[in-house]
Amino acid sequence: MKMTFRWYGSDSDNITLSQIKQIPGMTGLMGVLDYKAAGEVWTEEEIKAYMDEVHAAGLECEVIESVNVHEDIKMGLPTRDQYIANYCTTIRNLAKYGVKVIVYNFMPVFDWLRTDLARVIPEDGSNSLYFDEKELGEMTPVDLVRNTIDNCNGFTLPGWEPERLAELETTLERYKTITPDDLRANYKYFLDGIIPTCEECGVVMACHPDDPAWPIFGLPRIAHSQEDYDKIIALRDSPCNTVCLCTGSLGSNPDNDIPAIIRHFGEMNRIGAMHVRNVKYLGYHKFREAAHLSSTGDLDMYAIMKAIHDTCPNTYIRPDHGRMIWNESGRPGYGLYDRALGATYLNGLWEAICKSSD
Ligand code: DNO
Ligand code: MN
Repeated sequence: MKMTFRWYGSDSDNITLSQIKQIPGMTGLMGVLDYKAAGEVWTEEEIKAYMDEVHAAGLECEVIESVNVHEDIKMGLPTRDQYIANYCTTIRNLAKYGVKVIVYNFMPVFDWLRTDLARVIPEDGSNSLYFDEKELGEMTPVDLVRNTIDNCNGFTLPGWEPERLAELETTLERYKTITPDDLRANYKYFLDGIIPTCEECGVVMACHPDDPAWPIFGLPRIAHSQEDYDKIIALRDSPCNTVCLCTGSLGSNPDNDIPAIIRHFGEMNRIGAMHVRNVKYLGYHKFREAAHLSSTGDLDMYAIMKAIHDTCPNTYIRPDHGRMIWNESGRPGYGLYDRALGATYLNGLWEAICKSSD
């Protein structure tokens, strides 16, 4: 297992590489160029600049996240071919700089969705990302996105780039005629277009689950259960077509048995990377994010790490969203302290599991 950390680059992250380097056991990053719009080529110069900084700090960057898939690809528009060609160029460019895994998602319009980005946790006064479907009430998707952008403390969150807001209504309208099967067919077209390039360059694609793990606003969503992922894997049979098992995203639906899902795809060698975090159920379609420790949420983090150990011990993992603690402010969900505590806790579980299985 390689422990990594998400870093948005020196221009848009308030956390520094030297802080990340000081987290015990941190080997590298799951990097992201968050200023890139979906569909744009990530140029060699841009990648090199990011990698040079990371390597100078003594960290690796073998995983890149959120090379976002253009909506025209998901909607199956004729313009998709150009965006697929751009995606292939990005894959090649990333491979030249040592990238081995690309984490992406195939969620229409939205990346993750929350109704509150800083819900105070009464037990300890910290705050975390929160979702309650009832709070959506009369809110339209546009209201929700505006609300999210306004409450992000000036940071952009993945998938919420302001330039996408302008086209949001048209895009939502277009999705009304797209069924989950249509979306899967468009997904297959995308995989058929990019997987040969991945195989040639030795890059693995890892699909992040829908978050929350159920359909929202009537949009088709096809990546929120083991069954969904089985279908995605079947769309293109290649070791380069894998999943990024995000325990908190999939775990937002208590019907998903996370350790069992890890074992299922781990045994098939189809886990390209993992996000490991905990979640606390508060009711039907209602949850908040918790500290990583098992006892503070509803996921069994020991069983999760044990499943990784037993079926995909060489995978890349990172702590995912954490709480905001110790008066830290910054990008919601991506503070330094709670994610560092999370990494340390997961490393502790890992050491215990390894030593007790010798
Ligand atoms: C949520 C996050 C996501 C993820 C992207 C990948 O749990 O991990 O923002 O990075 O969906 O495309
Ligand atoms: Mn995640």
